[in-house]
Amino acid sequence: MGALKSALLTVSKEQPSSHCCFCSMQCGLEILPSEKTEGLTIKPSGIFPVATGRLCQKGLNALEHVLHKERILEPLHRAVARAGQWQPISWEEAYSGIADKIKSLQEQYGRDAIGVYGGGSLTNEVSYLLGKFTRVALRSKYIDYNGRYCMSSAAAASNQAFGIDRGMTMPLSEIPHAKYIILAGTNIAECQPTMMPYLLEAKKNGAVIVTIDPRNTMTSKVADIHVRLQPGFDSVFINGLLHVMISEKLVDERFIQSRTSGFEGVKEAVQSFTPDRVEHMTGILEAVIRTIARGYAKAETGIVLTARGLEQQVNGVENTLNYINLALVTGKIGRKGCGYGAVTGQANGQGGREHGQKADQLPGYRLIEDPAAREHVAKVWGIDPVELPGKGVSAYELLQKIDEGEIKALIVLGSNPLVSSPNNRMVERALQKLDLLVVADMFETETARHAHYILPSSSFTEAEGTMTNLEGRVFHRRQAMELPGKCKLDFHIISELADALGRGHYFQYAGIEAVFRELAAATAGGKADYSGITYERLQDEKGIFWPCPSADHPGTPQLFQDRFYHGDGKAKLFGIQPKMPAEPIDAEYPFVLTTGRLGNHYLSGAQTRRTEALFKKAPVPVAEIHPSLAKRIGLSVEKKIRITSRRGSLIFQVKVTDGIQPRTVFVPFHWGDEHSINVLTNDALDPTSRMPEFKICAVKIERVE
Ligand SMILES: Nc1nc2c(c(=O)[nH]1)N[C@H]1C(S)=C(S)[C@@H](COP(=O)(O)OP(=O)(O)OC[C@H]3O[C@@H](n4cnc5c(=O)[nH]c(N)nc54)[C@H](O)[C@@H]3O)O[C@H]1N2
Ligand SMILES: Nc1nc2c(c(=O)[nH]1)N[C@H]1C(S)=C(S)[C@@H](COP(=O)(O)OP(=O)(O)OC[C@H]3O[C@@H](n4cnc5c(=O)[nH]c(N)nc54)[C@H](O)[C@@H]3O)O[C@H]1N2
Ligand code: SF4
Ligand SMILES: [Mo]
Repeated sequence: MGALKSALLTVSKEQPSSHCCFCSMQCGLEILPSEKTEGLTIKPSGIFPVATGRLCQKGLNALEHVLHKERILEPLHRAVARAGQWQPISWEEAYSGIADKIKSLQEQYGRDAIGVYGGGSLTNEVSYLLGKFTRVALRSKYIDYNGRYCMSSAAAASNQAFGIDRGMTMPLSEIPHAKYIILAGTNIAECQPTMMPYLLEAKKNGAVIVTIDPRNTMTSKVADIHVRLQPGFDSVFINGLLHVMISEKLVDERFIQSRTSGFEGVKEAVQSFTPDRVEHMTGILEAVIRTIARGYAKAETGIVLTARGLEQQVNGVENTLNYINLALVTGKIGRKGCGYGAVTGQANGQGGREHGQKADQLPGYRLIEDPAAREHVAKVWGIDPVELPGKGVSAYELLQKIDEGEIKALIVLGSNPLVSSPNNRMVERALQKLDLLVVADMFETETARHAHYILPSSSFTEAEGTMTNLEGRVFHRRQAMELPGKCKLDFHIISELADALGRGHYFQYAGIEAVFRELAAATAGGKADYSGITYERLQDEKGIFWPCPSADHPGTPQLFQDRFYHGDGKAKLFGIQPKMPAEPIDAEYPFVLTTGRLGNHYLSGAQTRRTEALFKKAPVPVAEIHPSLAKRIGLSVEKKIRITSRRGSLIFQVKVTDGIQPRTVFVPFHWGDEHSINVLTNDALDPTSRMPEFKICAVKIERVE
C-alpha cells in the first residue's frame, strides 16, 4: 500500500462500513483497524444479504488503491495539455479557470460545445447530478457514460420485450429454485464471483447448468453442458433451440396466448433453423441442440442469464431479444424459480442508467424527447421545459464529435475512456484536439494524461450515497473514511462547478440525502420509480427493489408476476433473423478477436493495476489461442504473437489452450498504451443501443521471433 493515511470513521452495527467498489454484486464489507502496516484491513460483512460473509480477491484488496501513493490529493493544472509539469492549484482557481474557459467556448461555439462523460461506479445521486449539471448548468445536450459500452444492448432489448429494463427480473434468491439454468456470454465465476454460491446451491438442488461461450471459463467448469460457440453465432444457435421447442410442441401455449404478443413472428423466423442446419452453421451437434431445447423447455422452472459476451456486438440487441424469447415462449418468467437476467457489470451499472447520464434520458428512465417527461423533470428542477436540451449522442459518438471538432471541451467523471473505448487511437487523437479536458478521478489515468485539469475525487470509502445492485435492489452505502488531502466528493465538485458557472442556485443541497429526495421526486411516475424510497427506509440493510412508487410500497423483487410494462400488459416476442458481425473473417484476417475480463483486474485497470496483490497475478495481458491455431502459425513454444486488425497491430504474450474455440483469440482489456487491445477493436455500433462490437473483429495472427 501507499503512504496515504486515512481516518476511519465510527462503525455502526446496522450497516456494513461500506460496499465493494467493483462489480454489481456490491458485497458489503467491514473496514477495520489492523496490525498491518497501513493500520486498516477489509473483511466481508455478515450484514448485507446479497453475498453475506463473502468477498472475492478484488473486494478483499479494495483498500489498496484508496490508500495508494499515486492518489491525486489536490487539484492539478497544466496550461498546455501533455506538456510541462502539473501545477497544484486551489479549488477556487480550478473552478474559475474551468468556468471561464467553458463560458468563452460556449460564447464562441454554442452551448453544445461542451460534453460530459460519466460512469457506472458513481452513486445514484452523483449520476443524477451529472445529468442535471449537463442540462441545467452547462445547458448542453452532450452527455453519455461508460455504461453505453456495458449494458445498453440488454437495456434496449428489455425495454422492447418487457416495457421496462431492470437487468434481472428476479432476485438472486430465486436461482437456487431453478431447475435449468442457461448462462450465455457471462463469466460469473470471474466477474461476479460471489454469485457462484447461488448457482452451486441450484446445482445441489438438481439444476442442470448450460454455459454458452467461445471459451471454457471458470464458470463453464460448473456446467453440465458447455456450448463452445464461435463469437457471433448466438442468434443462430437460439433459433435452433426455438425451432426444436416449437416443432416438438414444448412451448407454453397458454402463457404465449395470454401474456405475450408476436409469437407468429418467432415461428416464422426460426422455421428454417432445423437442428441439422444449425449444427452445420455452428459446429454444435444436433443432439446437443435438442438436449438443451428439451431440457430447458420441459424443466418445471428455469433461469436465463446473459451478459456482455453476446451484447457487445452490432447485433447485441437482437441477440439479447432472442435469449429473452426462450424465457417467454416457455413461460419461465414472473414466477418462483424463473426469470431472465442481463447481468449488470459495474458497481452501480443499474442505477447509473436510470437517472439521466444517458444521452436520451431523464431521471427515472424517462425519455428526454417525451414532452410529459420534460415537463415533470423541468418542474422538479425549477426550470422551463423549453430550456431543457434535446437528446445527445452515445459515448463513442460523443468522442467522435470531439474528433470532428464539434465538441471543444469534455468533463470526464468516473471513466477512463482512452483505455476502454473501441478503436482507441481515434480517442487519443480526439482528446488531443480538446481546448479543455477536465478529469475528476483518484488517479492520473491514461485519459487524465491528456487533461488540462485533474480534480481529485473521492473513493468509495469516502462517499456516502445510494447504489442499485444487479438485482435492482437500492441500498445505502455509508461513508467509512475521511476524505484525504484536498479531495472532494463528486457531489460537491459538480455543485461547486455549477456555482462557478453562475447556475449554483439550482444546486443548493443541505447534504447528499437532499439530493436523493430530489432524485426520488424526479423519478415519481417514471419507469424506474424510486419515489417511495427514503434514506430512513434504507437504514434496513436489505434495501428496496424498485419500482417503489409510494412510502408504504414494499418494493418489487419479482417483476412480471401479473403483467408486463407495455400498454397491453403483455410481453413482446421478436422473431430474429441472425445477421453477420460488422467485420466478418476473411482470407486476409482469418481469425476472430474477442475481448473480456480476468478475475484479477477491473475494467480499464486504473484501480486494480495499482493493487499489488492483483497486479502480481496478471502484470500484462496474455492472448489465448487454440493449439490448432498455434500450429498453423508455427508456434512451437509459447512465445509471443502479433495480432493485427484493420486498425492496428500489437504484440502479446500467448497462452495455448484447447479451451478456446479454434478460430477465436481472446485478449483481456485491462491495460493501456502498448498493451491496450482496444487499439485493435472495431468501433462498429449496434444500430439501436449504439453499443460497440468489442466482442468481434477480424484479425490476423503471426508468430514473433
Ligand atoms: N474481475 C472482473 N469482474 C468484473 C469486471 C472486470 O473488469 N473484472 N467488470 C464488470 C463489468 S463492468 C461487466 S460489464 C461485467 C462483464 O461480465 P461478463 O460479460 O461476464 O464478462 P466478459 O469477460 O466481458 O464476457 C463474458 C464472456 O463472453 C464470452 N463471449 C465472447 N464472445 C461471445 C459470443 O459471441 N457469444 C457468447 N455467448 N459469449 C461470448 C467471453 O469469452 C467471456 O467469457 O463484469 C463485471 N465484473
Ligand atoms: N475491449 C473491450 N473494451 C471494453 C469492454 C470489453 O469487454 N472489451 N467492456 C466495456 C465495459 S462493459 C465497460 S463498463 C467499460 C468501462 O470502462 P471505464 O469507464 O474506463 O472503467 P473504469 O476502469 O471503471 O474507469 C473508472 C474510472 O473512474 C475512477 N473512479 C472510480 N470511482 C470513482 C468515483 O466514485 N468518482 C470518480 N470521480 N471517479 C471514480 C477510476 O479511478 C477510473 O479511472 O469498458 C468497456 N470496454
Ligand atoms: S464479487 Fe464484486 S462486489 Fe463482491 S467483492 Fe468481488 S468485485 Fe467486489
Ligand atoms: Mo461493464
